[in-house]
Amino acid sequence: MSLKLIHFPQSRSLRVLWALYELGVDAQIDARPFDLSQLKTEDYRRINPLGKAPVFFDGDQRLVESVAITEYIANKYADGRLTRDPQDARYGEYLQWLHFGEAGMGGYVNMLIAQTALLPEEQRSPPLKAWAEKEVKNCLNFIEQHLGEDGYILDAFSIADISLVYPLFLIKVTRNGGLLDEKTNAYFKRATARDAWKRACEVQA
Ligand SMILES: N[C@@H](CCC(=O)N[C@@H](CS)C(=O)NCC(=O)O)C(=O)O
Repeated sequence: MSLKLIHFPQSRSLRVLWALYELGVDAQIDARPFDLSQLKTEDYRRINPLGKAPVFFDGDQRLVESVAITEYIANKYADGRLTRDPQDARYGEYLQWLHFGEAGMGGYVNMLIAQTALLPEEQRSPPLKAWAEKEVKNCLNFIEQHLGEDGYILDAFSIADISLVYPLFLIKVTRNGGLLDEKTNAYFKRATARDAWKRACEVQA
């Protein structure tokens, strides 16, 4: 097996690195500065035609969707650890949360951070910011309704948590953390107290 992750600190490749460490799967880590202009160069587009992070290689096979990569690694190289079997009573919920972290909320979170952090002030739009904030709050309420006072989104930690915690991290790191309620903050704190998360955050370019 020859696994390689091109990792940009703080980007969605953090999900993949976190999963690798949680699962104890070895991969070569090629850490690069998270410089948006570098992602758009011809050289980089030869690696990832989308010009985005992450990129993961399994031999000649290239994968570029962060949540799909975590699922691939868990199922192919870790006997399905941190996933749920289709026979598991919570399989449907597991799939829903696994995908919700990116497909359900990623777009709204991206819009919010564009409107509050990424775009220069003069390009920001107050109505778009308000819309993104409303949609992000809607997603956060949905998560909150399903969280208990302790534990994770299901009854045990899974890669669905890896998927969900990353957008929470983005919301916080862009100073929109005030949108998280107490329960979701506690969930974030619990998940990011895990050794594998801490190790993943320590990897710098
Ligand atoms: N759905 C993709 C999204 C990839 C994505 O948007 N990555 C961000 C980094 S977190 C990126 O590369 N942004 C740079 C850009 O869009 O120019 C995934 O989860 O892997």
